[in-house]
Amino acid sequence: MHPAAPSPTINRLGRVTLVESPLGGTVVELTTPSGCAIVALKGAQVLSWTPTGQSDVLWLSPQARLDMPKAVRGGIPICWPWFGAHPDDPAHPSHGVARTALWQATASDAGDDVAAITLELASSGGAADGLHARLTVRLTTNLDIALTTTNTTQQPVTLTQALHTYFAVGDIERAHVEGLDGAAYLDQLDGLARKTQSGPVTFAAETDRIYLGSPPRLTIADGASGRAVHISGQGSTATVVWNPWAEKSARLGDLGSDGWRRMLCVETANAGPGAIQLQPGAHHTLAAQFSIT
Ligand code: TA6
Repeated sequence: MHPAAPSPTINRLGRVTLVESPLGGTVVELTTPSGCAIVALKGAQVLSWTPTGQSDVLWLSPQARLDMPKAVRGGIPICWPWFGAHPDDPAHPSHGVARTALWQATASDAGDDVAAITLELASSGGAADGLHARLTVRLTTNLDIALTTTNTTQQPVTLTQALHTYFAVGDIERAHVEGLDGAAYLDQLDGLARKTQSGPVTFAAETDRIYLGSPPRLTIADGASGRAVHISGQGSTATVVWNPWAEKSARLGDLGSDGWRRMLCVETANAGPGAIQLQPGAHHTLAAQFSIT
């Protein structure tokens, strides 16, 4: 009589693995029974989040490369330590220096249905001199991301930033954003005119808006797939909503033939009037939690 076979242990432990990506750079794979996420050392950029049994929640350019100087379009680019054009010097890159820099993986964590990585960027010299950034990405059944800035200079620093998340949608014309009804926004396509949102945000043309404030929870309802993505933010003072539509997408050139139809940026940010004044020695954390139903 064979001894009773031990019951198969279901390995619920998360895993954190460094691998070489076919996109031409080193990435961190976070794996748990609930899903998988991929974080590039370039830009500390989350490139993918695929809950088990689901398609990728994030959209990524078909031209994404980690071995080129150009910022990767898609996933969660880190716009830091400024959002949009540099406030003083147009020669500096749009959306800051973090997304094209090589970050260092400095800590990891794995446990029961959790896997996490921490990456750091110490900016010495250049336009971010004296600012230190730390990003933590934590995968459970949800995806949590937190960006902490420390001002190591002796002067106050004006910080603008965004978790510039590209969400995958089945068809932008059948998607909408709930949670911004009644919110004031600056229309980037109309000279930053101040307007008020009425009802859900729907899409029928290029859309580029900085909503003032950050509701406790936003939902992207993807009519084409029936999936909903929920976004909660902390430390955020603005929400940016962007879709380039066909004409701007053709000018940008890295969204594929009609990628603009399958992406929607809803960004957890400190932008526009929501800039942060960071005193010497102070920290600020911008964080977002993503979940699906
Ligand atoms: O977040 C919206 C936005 O500021 C748009 O104006 C557009 O420029 C987009 O970011 C993408 O910027 P990028 O530099 O990544 O092409």
